[in-house]
Formats: sequence, C-alpha cells, structure tokens
Amino acid sequence: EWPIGDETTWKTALDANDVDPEDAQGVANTVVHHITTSLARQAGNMDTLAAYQATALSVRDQLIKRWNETTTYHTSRAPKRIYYLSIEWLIGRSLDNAVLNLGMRNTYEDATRKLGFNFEDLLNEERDAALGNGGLGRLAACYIDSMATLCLPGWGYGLRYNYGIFKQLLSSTGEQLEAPDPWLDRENPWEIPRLDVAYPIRFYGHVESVPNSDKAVWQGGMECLAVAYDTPIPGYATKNCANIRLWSAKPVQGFDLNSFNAGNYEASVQASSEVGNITQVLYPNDNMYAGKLLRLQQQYLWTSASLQDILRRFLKLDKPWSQLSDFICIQMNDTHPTIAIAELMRILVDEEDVPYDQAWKITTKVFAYTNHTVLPEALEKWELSLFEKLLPRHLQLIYRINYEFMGQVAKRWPNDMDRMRRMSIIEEGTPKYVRMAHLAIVGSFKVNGVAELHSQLLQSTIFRDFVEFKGRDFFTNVTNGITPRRWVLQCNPELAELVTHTLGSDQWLTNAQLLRNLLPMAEDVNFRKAWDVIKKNNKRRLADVLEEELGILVNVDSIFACQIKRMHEYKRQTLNIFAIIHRYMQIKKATPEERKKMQPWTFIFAGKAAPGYYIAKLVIRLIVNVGKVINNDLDIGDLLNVCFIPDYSVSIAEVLIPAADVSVQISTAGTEASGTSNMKLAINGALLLGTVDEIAEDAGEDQCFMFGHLADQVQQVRFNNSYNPIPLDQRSPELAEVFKYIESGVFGDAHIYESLTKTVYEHDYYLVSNDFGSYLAAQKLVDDVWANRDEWTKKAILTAFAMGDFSSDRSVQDYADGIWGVESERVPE
Ligand code: KOT
Repeated sequence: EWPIGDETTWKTALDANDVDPEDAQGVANTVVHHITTSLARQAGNMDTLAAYQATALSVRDQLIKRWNETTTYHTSRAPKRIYYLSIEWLIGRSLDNAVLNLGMRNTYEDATRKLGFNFEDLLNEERDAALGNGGLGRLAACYIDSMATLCLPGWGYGLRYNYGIFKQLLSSTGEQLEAPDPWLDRENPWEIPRLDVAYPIRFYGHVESVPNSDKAVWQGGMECLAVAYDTPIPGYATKNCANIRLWSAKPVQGFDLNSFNAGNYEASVQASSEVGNITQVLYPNDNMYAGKLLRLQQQYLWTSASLQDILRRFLKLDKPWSQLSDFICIQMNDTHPTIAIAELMRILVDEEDVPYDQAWKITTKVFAYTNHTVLPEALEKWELSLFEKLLPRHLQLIYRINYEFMGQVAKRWPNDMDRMRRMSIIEEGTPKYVRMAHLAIVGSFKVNGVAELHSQLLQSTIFRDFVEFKGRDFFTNVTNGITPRRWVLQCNPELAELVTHTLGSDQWLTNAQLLRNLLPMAEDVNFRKAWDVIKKNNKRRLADVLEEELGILVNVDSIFACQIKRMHEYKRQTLNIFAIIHRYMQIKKATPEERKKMQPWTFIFAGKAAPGYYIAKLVIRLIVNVGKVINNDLDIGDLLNVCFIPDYSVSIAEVLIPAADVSVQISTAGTEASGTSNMKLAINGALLLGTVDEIAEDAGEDQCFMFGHLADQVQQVRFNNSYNPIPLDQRSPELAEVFKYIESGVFGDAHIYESLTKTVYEHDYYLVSNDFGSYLAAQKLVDDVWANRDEWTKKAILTAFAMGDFSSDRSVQDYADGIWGVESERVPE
C-alpha cells in the first residue's frame, strides 16, 4: 500500500527515474540536464570546471540510487553490521574511481568527448578530499572500498573537517610553509547533507549521582549538534554501495537566547564560535600525540554521534541489549575513538537503565581495536584534569572500569604492585594521565597489529603484560592491504590492460591472487617488452610533471627511486639524502671512464612534515638545497637528479607510483608498523630497497635489496650509541665525510643543519650511522642489476605479481572472518 498520494503517479515516476543511462548519449543527456538545471548554466557558457561539476553530479545520481538500494536491502535483511571508526579518511579524488567501479569509464569518456571536453582535463578539476595525514587515513579509504566490493554491510564514521591536511609550499630557501586547504569552497558533489540526522553532544558540565544505583545524571555545560554528511562509496562489479558518514559540529541554536535577551549580542554568538571550531581542521600530526582539548572534543563529538546513530539503527530491530553484539561490531582505527567505550557504558547505564555489570558484558563484546604504531611519542594519554573538565561522567566510568580491572589483576598476581602500576588505565604521577591504549584493550574483545612483525613486537613489548593477562588468542594480526582498483586500475591503466589481456579476464581486480598466474610471464620476452614500454610511458608522464612544476629536467633512462611518505625521523629520509650526497661526491671524484660505468639515478622525495616538527622540516630544507646544487651542476651530466615534490597528496601519488623503479623503505627496523606505499609501489613494479620487511617474504628475498640492522639488534646498538659511543669517523667513515662536506657550506650556511648532524654524532637514536655503509652497499647492488635490464624487468614482474596478498580485499576479508563475524550481503541484480 502507498502511504500517501496516488499510487499510479508514484509508480510511473519511480519507473521513469529507474532508467540508467546505458550509452554515451544517455550519459550526455544526464550531464546536460545538470548543466542547465543544477548549475543553471547555458550550453554556450561552459568551462572545464563546470563540465567536471555536471559530470560529477551525473555520477552522483548513479551512486545515490545504489546507496538507496543497498540501504533498503540491508534493512530488510537485518544482518550483523560492521562500523569502522576512523578520525582520518584520506580519500583523494572520487570521479575516476567512481566511474571505474561503476564500469562506466568508457561511456563517460565518450559522452564528455562528444560534449567537447577531454575527460582527463575534467578529472584534474577535482580537489582531493584530504581528511587524513598518511597511511592510517588512506588505509581507512582502501578498506571502505573493499567493504563495498565485498558487499559487507558496513559503514565508516569520521569527521567532516572544513580544512583537510594543509597545503605544503616551499620558500625560496627550501623551508616548508603551510597554507590552509579549504576543500569545500567549491561545494562537494560527493556528499549528501543529512541536516535531519543530527544528535545532541554535551561537553563540560557536572555530574549528579543517583542514590542506590550505578546511574548518574550529567548536565549543564555546553551542548551542540553533530550533523551527518554521507559519502557513498561504490563497490567494484557490484551494485553494493557503502557509506562514510562524516559529522559536522553545529550550534544548537544560532545564538544563546539568554544572552541575546539580556542585550549582550557578542556573548550570544560566542558559544556558537567554540562549537564551530570543533570540526574546523584536521590535526596535522602523524605518529605524534599532541594532547589538545580541541582534539578531545573532536574525538568525543565523532564517537558519541556515531554511537547514537548506530544504536538508533539497532533499536529499530526491537532486540534486547543482550543481543547488541549479534548485530553490531565496532572497529576502532587506533585509539582515537576509544572514548566510545566509556560513552557506550554511559548510554547503557545512565540512559537505558542497564545495570553496570551487564552493560560491561555487552560493551566488551562490541569493540575491537587496531594498533598502528609502537612509537612511544604517538601513544595517546590524556591529562586527567583536562579529561575531567570536558567529560566528567566518562572519567567516573573509567575509574570504575579501572577499579574492576585492577581487582582482577590483583587477584591473579597478588601484591605485584609494579604490574598493577604498569597495566593501570590511569598513569599515576604528576600530572596523572588516562592511557587510551589500555582502555582500548580492556574494553575490546580483540586487538590486532597491522603486519606480522608489528603484531609480534606489540605482544613482546608495549602490550606484553596484557598478553599474559588476556591470553595469546586475544591478540592477532591482520596484515594491511591496498585497493587494486585505485592503485592499479585507476593509476596505471596500461598495466591493468596488459594484465587483463594476458589473463583473459578482469577477475584479478576482485581476486588479486590471480596475479600469481602471471609470474611465469617474467620469462616471456614479448611480455617484458610490453612491460618496459608501459613503465617508460609512466616515467615520461612523471618527467613532464617534474619539468612543468619544478623546472627540473630528468633523465627518463635513469633509476627512478621514490621515497614518498610523511617526513619523520624514524622513516630516515636523512639516510637517503646523506647517501645522495655521498653519491654526488663519488661522481665528482670520478674520471670520465669511471663515470661511464656509473648508473644514472633520479631520487624523488615527497611528504609533509608536521608544522611543529622542527627536525623533520630541516630535512626537507636539506633535500631541497642538495637538489638545487646537484640539479644545477652541469659537470655531472644526467647521472644524478634530486627532486622534492611539494604538497604530496593522493592524486600526486597516483602519478608517482606507476613511474617508480625503486621503492625506498628505509625506516629503522621495527619502527614502521606496516607501511602501505611499499605495497602500492611493489604492485606497480618497483623493486624494494629497504630494511627487513614482510613484503620481502612474499616478493621473495631475491627480488629485493635488503640492508641494515634487524629489529632485534636495534636496542643493543642504540644503547651502545648512547653509552659506549664510537666516534662517527669510525662508526661510518663515509658518513663522516658527507658531514664534513655539508659543514663546508656547499648546501648553504653550514650551521643551518647543525641540529640534524648533531643527533647522529651524539645519540643516533635511529641508527643512521650504523646502517649507512650497508645502505650504500645495497645501492651498489641496485646499480649492478640495473646494468642488466632484462634481469631488472624480470625482478619487477616477479615483485608485482606476488602482491596478491596485499590487496585490501584480503585484509578486510580477514577482519570479517577473524574479528567482525559479518558476512557478504550482495544486492540482487
Ligand atoms: C598515530 C597518531 C596520529 C595519527 C596517525 C598515527 C599513526 C599512523 N599511527 N600509525 N600510523 C601508520 O598507520 C599505517 C596504517 O596501518 C601504517 O602502515 C604505518 O606504518 C603507520 O605509521
């Protein structure tokens, strides 16, 4: 039955809207419709931006239909759902990805060509959605693509920052400057505002206990609203469409009526400005904890709104709370959403009248926690006084959770005060802190690391006590992955075409293990020729960008070695730039005959430094200034170039990655939890030059160039560097020589880089000097293989086609089977 209106009119209208454009003319019709209506433009008054916008709106219509069908289908099926909570979503552009996943790339290209536009030009009009810093945010984006493709009933939740990661500019002296990224200025066609989906969020205030009960009443303080914006995420070769729901903070009223009535207009708008700040900007720190009140406000607004939304959906099922974990699972992307554990307890106990013990049983069956780093400076711990001021009720609940937990520890290990101190959720001292990782572990049913070695290290170091307490099965590993749709099909269409053609089908795009069937092609001369042509085309495309954007002319026959990632001491961009200086010195010393035997290299760097990270910014400055000297030195010909590409982004990565010959992954062993650019580079045929990595096992050690101390040696070497130091010229004579060269002022005033060289001379915490000789030796091996190009191409092919395991489809399926307990729910055709 129809709830309202005339049934025939409704049905006819619904049918009329149900026709999908099938050919180029059909698509062109929808694009022109948006030109004349949504954009209110005339056909004669078009530019590429308008053409992009109309095209995006046409694609958006397709996505919304699928979104609706998926929602309707999943509602009718009522399956267990997975919710992925991530404070970062590093999506990049959406148009190309969407038309590829819809299987309509060619149709859209034809249609826009017929309308007089070049599709590539339209794609370049789109701004990146850069709501993330690096690997953690991009992982969330790859996972939602896989969840959609695997037809899992799942949504992502995050924050709709008005400003994404800052735009990175370089000053004339090579210093990083930061400019805002107002990505929403031109309206975002990929989002659907849901102004009707809004939840109240409270901050500050006070708590009154309810006598003879576990309950309390939290009131007063500041109230605001979290408003939903949805981004549909289409799966590949399926009608299923997932969703990322992002929250935006909004004042409850435009202004405070009380102050307004009192005639204080300024105060009346002030409360709304504190609220407006909350979702203003993404914190630009990667692998670094800052401890700012505004960040805790972000975390709470996002998790509280997400929980309210999730529970509202659950309540519609009319099931008892005891069945909550049969219908929902919440995956926490690092500790950033951990306050959700206390928030669920608050909702159950204070608002839903569930007794404390029962609420705790329910809560601890719902959450799972992924750890992404072992770096101590990244571990979240909130100053207790700040926490208490903003979230007084949550702190009470955390005390209770910790009290019960400490009781259990004391029962198992009586009088082991040191163990209790180590494991407590509260860090005692002045000041006191709330340790979010401990709360996340205590409140979850499963905890995982993101790579084999990382998960092992977690269990033997920072979470060791918890392994003893919870047992081995509580901790697990889920190795990270990347989506082959964006990171091969979209960014390297020629390679995708070669693979599809050779395999005879495009099924590798949803079953990446099929790539293994191509391993024997390494021995096929014609295949290798086709491979080399594609790599060269991709290198030319990048060389054009380098010439246009940076004015640097590079040798496309040189080894393109890419180190593209956040600037961080543990990632050791220093090791790379010091080795480049060493190579430059060798070339300068060499005779013409010796130079003829040398292999040409182009080193490419890209990555942002956190605005407050002095040392990381200094490394950028050194790279840029070394580049200036080397790139302008006519004497060395085209044996060496150094490029720093500013403002690294997902869309720049899509050009860089297919062009790389060498993937530079040289963090101090054991410090990089997983890395994911390594996977993208490998699947596009770059050979791995790096410290020991689990990718090496899959690609085969023969294909990789490995060097440096191993994770289990690092502690000892570090200790020696600090307490039994050997002078640098004995630890590494080559590095000592490089430092003397820097100190001679070739790359600008020597004192600029003093704090950089000083850390190596003194503590060398990251083992730059200890690994330097071995890094040079590994580069020498690269030189040797490059000299035999057939061998090189074979290795590249063997590397790329062994990467099936690193598809995010495999990762997400592992989560679904091993942690979430959710199953595929494919929308019928
Ligand atoms: C920590 C705090 C704030 C912002 C980001 C982090 C963070 C990022 N912690 N780990 N990561 C990276 O996560 C990637 C995805 O798992 C890993 O591949 C990478 O090794 C981590 O550094």
